[in-house]
Amino acid sequence: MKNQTKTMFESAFAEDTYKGLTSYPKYLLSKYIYDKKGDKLFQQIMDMPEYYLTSCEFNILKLNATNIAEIFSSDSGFDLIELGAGDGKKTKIILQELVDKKYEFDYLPIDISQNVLDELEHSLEQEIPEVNVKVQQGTYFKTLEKLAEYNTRKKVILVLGSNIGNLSHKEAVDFLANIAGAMSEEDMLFMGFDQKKDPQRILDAYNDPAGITEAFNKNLLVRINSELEGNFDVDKFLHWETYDPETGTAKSFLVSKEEQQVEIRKLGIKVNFEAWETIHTEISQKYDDSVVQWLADEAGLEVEKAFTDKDNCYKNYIFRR
Ligand code: AVI
Repeated sequence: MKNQTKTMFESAFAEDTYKGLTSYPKYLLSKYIYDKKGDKLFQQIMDMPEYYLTSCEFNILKLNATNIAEIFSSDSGFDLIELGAGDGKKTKIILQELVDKKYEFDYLPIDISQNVLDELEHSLEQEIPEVNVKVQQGTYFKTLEKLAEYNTRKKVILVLGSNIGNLSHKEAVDFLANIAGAMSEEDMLFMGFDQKKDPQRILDAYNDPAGITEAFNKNLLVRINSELEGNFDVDKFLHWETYDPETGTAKSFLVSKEEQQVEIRKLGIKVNFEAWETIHTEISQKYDDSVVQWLADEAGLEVEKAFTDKDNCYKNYIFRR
């Protein structure tokens, strides 16, 4: 019989929440912000004028589409594999260019959510029907490994939106090394990295006056309430953003406005908060060329090229093994 370790938790969300709220200082993992409501709030964030990342990357792709498509292309065709495809708004710029230039390729978006993939497939059918889409439902690395095993032609792996920024440097190296492990010599990784810039601009992007980012951050508490029978009063917490220009790390917190106790029935715990005690919820790392070079070195990748805008606000790098 298999030796199975039993955990007292009903899900990874329950276990991670228990760990985070019984630690000192308290923390929660940002990946759990993204349920249906979290996905919607993130869509709204991407449309906000303060959230410059979207328009910067959009403009870089638009301006360099021909060049990028040419670099991606291969005489024997290629697979364009996207990790975390979302609504594909930015990817469609590249897809349109590849179609216009009549390059031979398949588009393989990977996402954990079948719902996201269905919507993406549907919108592509309407907007760029020439694209041969093969959606891949699953986790990034398992799916990537499977694709690396069965697909023999060139792979171009796409990670847009500076999603890597939500990882610590150590996690980012592991993330890149995992991708590198699935790459062969002719393959490429095309990835977006938000850059260090005027600290005020960064703070404004993560602390909009309309309170969308606040709702996004607080969605962690809303999820704990609905899925783990918690009784957080979200109004008793403040959304707080910091940015350290030395390390390039933006951090999001929820700060308890008063001394309070919160019960989470499914975890069997009562969590005490001092007045002004923090829960750290997210990091959004900002980069420069030397940090990206260091991450690549650590992960066994080479930086081949970078595309940027006129203010160096954001960069899309091409890596090879
Ligand atoms: C998904 N990720 C790259 C976003 C970011 O910029 O860190 C998530 C986000 N958090 C607050 N606003 C947007």
